Formats: sequence, structure tokens, C-alpha cells
Amino acid sequence: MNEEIEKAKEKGRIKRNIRIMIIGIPNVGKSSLINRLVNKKTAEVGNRPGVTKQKQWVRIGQGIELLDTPGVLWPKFEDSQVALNLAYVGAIKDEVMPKTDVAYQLLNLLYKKYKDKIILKYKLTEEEQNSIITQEGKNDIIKLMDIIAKKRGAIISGGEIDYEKISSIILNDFRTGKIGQITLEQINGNK
Ligand SMILES: Nc1nc2c(ncn2[C@@H]2O[C@H](COP(=O)(O)OP(=O)(O)OP(=O)(O)O)[C@@H](O)[C@H]2O)c(=O)[nH]1
Ligand SMILES: [Mg+2]
Repeated sequence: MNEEIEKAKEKGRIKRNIRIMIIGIPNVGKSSLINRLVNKKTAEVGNRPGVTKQKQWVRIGQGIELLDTPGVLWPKFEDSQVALNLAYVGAIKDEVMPKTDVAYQLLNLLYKKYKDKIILKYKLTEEEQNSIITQEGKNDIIKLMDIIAKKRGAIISGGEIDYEKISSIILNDFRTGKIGQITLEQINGNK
């Protein structure tokens, strides 16, 4: 056997494992994909960015090895809208962009671009819709958040709005598709 390997080596025909590196932005399911492929919970998964802390080789048999890697992001965002979109989908840590800010911006965007879906999801009456229009004809998104918070029980004792909680609810509704199918970026470049 050793002789055969030596011979193969001489001819440059040594069989090596196929190695595949899985890369992508944080929290998109890289580790989940690996676990599914090996049919085992080998890699740690979790619904937040930064779960995989270091590289890890996983054998999937038949001479194939996969490398799980921590999620990566661009070192710098030239366009702040790109950073916001990544935050909406859960690829940026709360410590970098606070959840309340992200949820506020997301609700603002959705109420502009997908108003019908927001009205339907949070059962906003005509009266409620009118109540958030300011004198300048703009939408008061904080007021909209307050209305949704009351409906979803995001209230702290004393009747104040629990903005952390309602932000989590809105982000979760969006990320799990409960608001509907949403496209953040258009291919024609319109934002
Ligand atoms: N809906 C849905 N959720 C998924 C899918 N794959 C993974 N998830 C969920 O997405 C979340 C992130 O999954 P991970 O596998 O930890 O993601 P990751 O890319 O390894 O994340 P980092 O290691 O933090 O970069 C987890 O809550 C998974 O359950 C999928 O195909 N569909
Ligand atoms: Mg991972």
C-alpha cells in the first residue's frame, strides 16, 4: 500500500481532500448550512451576528472538508444606506447600531414603501393612520411605534412605551417574513 502511495506521489497523483470554505456576511446561515450537510450539530448556530468566533474544519465524508468561518463585512461603508440594510436583516450587532434606531429607520422605510403591508400587519385603522400625520404632512414614526407598541403589549409599568421591546418585535416580524415579502434594494439602483 505504502509502495502504491509512493508511486502515486512520484507521478504527482496524490489524492487530496477537497476543501471548501464557506464565507458570507454575519447571520446568514453559513453554520446552519454546514450542519445540514453533515447532518449533525457540529457548528454553533444562533440568531444573532458573530456566533462563529473562529475558523473550524468539518469533514463531510467522501474526502470533502468544509471550513466554517466567522461572518465578514466590508471594512468601511461608503453608503450609510448599505449599513442600514445590513442592520435590518440582522447582520450588524446591536452594540454597533442600537436596535431602537434600526427599528425606527426600518419602520420609517416600510411605512413609505410598503404602507399597505404595515397597515395590514398591525391592523391600523383609518383614524390611527390619520393620527400620525403631522401638520407638515409627514409621518410621525415615533407615534406609529407607540400605536403598535400598545397593540402588542410593549408597555412598561406606569404605562410608558417599552421601545426596546417594540423594536425587537418589529425587527423580528420583518426578519421572519411576518410583514410580508420585502425588497430593500432594487436592481435599477433606486433606493
Ligand atoms: N428562515 C431561515 N432561517 C435560517 C436558515 N438558515 C439558517 N437560519 C437561521 O439563521 C440564523 C443564523 O444562522 P447561523 O447558521 O448561525 O448563521 P451564520 O452565517 O453562521 O452566522 P455567524 O456565524 O454569526 O456569521 C439562525 O437563527 C438560523 O436558525 C434558512 O435557510 N431559513
Ligand atoms: Mg456561523
